[in-house]
Amino acid sequence: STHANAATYFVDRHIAEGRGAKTVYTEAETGRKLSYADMAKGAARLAGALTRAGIRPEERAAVLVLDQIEFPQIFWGALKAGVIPVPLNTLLATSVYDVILRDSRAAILFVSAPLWEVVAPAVRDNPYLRQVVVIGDAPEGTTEFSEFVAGAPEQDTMPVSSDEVAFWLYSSGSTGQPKGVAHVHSALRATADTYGAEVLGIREEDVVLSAAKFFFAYGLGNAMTFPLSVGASVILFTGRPTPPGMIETIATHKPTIFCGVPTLYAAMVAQMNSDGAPDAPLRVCISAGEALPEEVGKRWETHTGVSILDGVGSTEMLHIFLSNAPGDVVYGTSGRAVPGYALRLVDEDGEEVGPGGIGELLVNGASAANCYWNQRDKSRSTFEGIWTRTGDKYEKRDDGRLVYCGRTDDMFKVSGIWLSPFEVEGALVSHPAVLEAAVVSRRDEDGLEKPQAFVVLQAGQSAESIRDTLKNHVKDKIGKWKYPRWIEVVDELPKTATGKIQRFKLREGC
Ligand code: 3SK
Repeated sequence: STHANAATYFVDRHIAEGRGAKTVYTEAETGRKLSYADMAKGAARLAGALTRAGIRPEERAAVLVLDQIEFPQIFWGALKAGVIPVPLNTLLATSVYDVILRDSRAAILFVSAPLWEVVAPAVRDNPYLRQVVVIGDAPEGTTEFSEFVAGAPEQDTMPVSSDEVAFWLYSSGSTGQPKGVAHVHSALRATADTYGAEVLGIREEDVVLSAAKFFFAYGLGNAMTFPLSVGASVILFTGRPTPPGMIETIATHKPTIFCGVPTLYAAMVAQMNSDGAPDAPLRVCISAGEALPEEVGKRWETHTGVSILDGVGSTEMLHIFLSNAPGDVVYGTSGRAVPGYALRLVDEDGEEVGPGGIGELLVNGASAANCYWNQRDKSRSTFEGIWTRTGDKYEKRDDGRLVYCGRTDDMFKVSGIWLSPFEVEGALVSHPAVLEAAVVSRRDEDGLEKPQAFVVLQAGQSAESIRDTLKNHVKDKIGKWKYPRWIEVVDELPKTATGKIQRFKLREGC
């Protein structure tokens, strides 16, 4: 029925519920606002414009758009028309856009003007794109956004079944080519009803600020489906989320929910050490992308008085399925299964791992993706019936909480014992001189694997004589054999656009 189209629940219903005049989105930098009624009208007109332009249901619309008020209109407009929006990471290189545009066979591209230059060479050679719509000044051969929608009829939401594919997201993975992850209409509602309602406890009066952008599954839930599921409001930060930018936006726009990633929290804490915390009515702060170091969570809580709920999600599961819960936070752990999800830890033989053991995490929940587009082998080895493999290793504590131990391929054995790079990183970061750390395995002169650390120091710290200090600190903190035998001081760590440390690059000596 029509009602299974996610746009009915997340967009259309707000008018009937009398929320039309309420502001849903405010751009922090420009002050531009979008009301619930304008979002619904804009999406309906966008759907009409897609149909008028000859874009048919199930064709893909690439969405290379910054976090600005056009994004929700494009996303929901595409869903209304049955067209598949494919939000793209705005930080990629031309060659990757070329791969994605070909792989998805997008028929139309929406692009924010500041991003045009980097995608333009990929557009020129692309055989599938029939139209390019630019938000902002439109170069020759492209259409300006307002011109694209001008005079288009407001189109009704297309009836679909809940099992139909609604949108794709490309997963960067830690290595290899991007993979198109196909999500169905019901997956959006599934994440809002589980994590959004049960962990965030989001409500109509909330104001959300998410440092994670819409193109990232984490940001899409935080700033789109969760607030829209209850009629809340969102502050959009269009630029790069720097610590000063975030702190100022929190002070000015007074969010009640803040969604960050560990690197950003660490840098914001460092700034608050000198400038103090912003005055805001924050009630929940959440973190994902990689495990939150215990020290960062504790320091944030000291500054703001609000704890950070560290959680774990994936593009394949659409949002967070394992998390700490309000009033039940244990820093250094990822918490327990989000209500509505089932988790298993399995060893290399697929056998269930008990308390104290380490195994790969498998997850079962209604928000799981269907498959990777055109990648049969990878789809079959990731989506195993009701279980989705995460590729992450966890230890199950006696109290049932899970502790992150690294990617299945980041773990290594030292003196015959599994070592989690994450544990050593946590110990390094707990030293006041260290801002960030990454640990990989390196072979010593005997060919045996030992930990090697790359550290970014806090501002004002000198690299002189820090190595021995840190080695001793790790020995004292987590055990003699776990200390990094080599420590390199670096200016920054290689990361994915979403903030995950790319340890494989450090292993390659990048
Ligand atoms: O990396 C995560 O933890 C995450 C969380 C929510 C949605 C998507 C991802 C990758």
